[in-house]
Amino acid sequence: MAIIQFPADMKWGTATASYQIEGAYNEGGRGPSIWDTFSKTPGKIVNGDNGDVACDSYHRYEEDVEIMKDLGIDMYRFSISWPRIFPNGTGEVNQEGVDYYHRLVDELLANGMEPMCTLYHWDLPQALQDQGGWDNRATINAFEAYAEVIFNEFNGKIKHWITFNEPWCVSFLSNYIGAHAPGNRDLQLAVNVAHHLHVAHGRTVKRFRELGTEGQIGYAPNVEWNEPYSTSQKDIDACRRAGGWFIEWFFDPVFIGAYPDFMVDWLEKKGVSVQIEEGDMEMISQPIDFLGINYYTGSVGRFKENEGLFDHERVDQGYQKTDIGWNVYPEGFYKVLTYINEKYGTIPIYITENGSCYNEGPVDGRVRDEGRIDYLKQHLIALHRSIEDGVNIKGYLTWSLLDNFEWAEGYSMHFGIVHVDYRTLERTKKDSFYWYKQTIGNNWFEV
Ligand code: JSK
Repeated sequence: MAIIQFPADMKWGTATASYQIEGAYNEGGRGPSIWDTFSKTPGKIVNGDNGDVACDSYHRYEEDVEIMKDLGIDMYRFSISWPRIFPNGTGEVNQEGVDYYHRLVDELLANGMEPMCTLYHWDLPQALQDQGGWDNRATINAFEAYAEVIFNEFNGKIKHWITFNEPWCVSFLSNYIGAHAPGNRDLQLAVNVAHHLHVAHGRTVKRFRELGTEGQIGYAPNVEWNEPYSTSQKDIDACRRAGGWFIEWFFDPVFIGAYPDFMVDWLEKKGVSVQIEEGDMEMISQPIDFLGINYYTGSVGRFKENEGLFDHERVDQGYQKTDIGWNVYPEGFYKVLTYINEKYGTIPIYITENGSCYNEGPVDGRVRDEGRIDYLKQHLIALHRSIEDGVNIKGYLTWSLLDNFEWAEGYSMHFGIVHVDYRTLERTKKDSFYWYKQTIGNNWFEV
């Protein structure tokens, strides 16, 4: 038996995103986003699902806040749907959209929870995609204008801000692999998008400071841990590239002000290069206040010639897998946090997402999701080890409060600590909800 005890000022929370939970896709003056378009394109989403209704949190946010109050969290991470604020991406502000988020934020504050707001969690206004989306630098201007409206509206209410969620997904997964909206398969395009996200991030941080907005701002890249299979230099290098795609490509510009040479050189061999304009790297590397880390999984891998983009293949080590097929790899969580801390310096870190997919539903009103409890325990042990080793962890927000629209997986994959019945929209707290509640309440758990 051991007690895993967290720092007294540790913030606990849950995370969600607008398109995944809100529904009300054609209400409140909301314009279409690229996810409306993509999810209605045949063959893109499992079972042809879409976010038209999702968890209906647009109408049920009071119930969801009540659930979180019962859970006892300090902080709720949600995202703002850009097309609720600017239905066409630019132009007139849609006040009804702004008002919805005021109601949500006021409800959180009235119930003693702090909002953490993500400005971009993937639902780009379709009107901007029609003009080239993130490939077009005009989208950077539009994003900055949208962010400015939100900063001015919510100054003093929202104290924690995130510019971009998972820029790797927005760029490479969505524009090179093609699995997410807008579904392109073009490496140069994906590199352009990643760079423009970086510039938009920097411009937004700068604007945040110029406006004198209260609070702290950061971004939330998703990371994986890639462990070499052997001590051979080829395996080490292959894993460095596979990991560098998530880490260095998205951290070096922000923290160092340059793209990593080992990745630039590799991508050059694939015929692509970053198109950097004068002043971009200075803009991108504005100091930020905290780092958000989204971590789910990792793997052991090795060199294999012509395999994928990086001559890298994964080796199945027989780790437990969640229902979405991802390795349960808590050691990678510890390693990635200590790696980032050593490489980029000790910056305040919020775990903005960590969680697991287990698909069991209610039986006689109870959801026995032992796998999720086990996943949470293992990852919180790893997190605790990283804190003991000097990583400056400020908070932990589990993904997700609710089962929700899991992008290309539709409603088939369940990450919630609360089950949602998609026909009745009834919420059922899972066993993991009660375990998390107890852990938050104590600020420790026993293993
Ligand atoms: C979960 C990553 C944000 C929040 C959650 C999906 C993801 C993903 C999902 C990679 C991926 C698919 C598929 C094929 C082959 C090459 C969300 N986080 N979430 N985060 N990331 N693979 N390379 N690694 O719903 O909205 O790849 O990839």
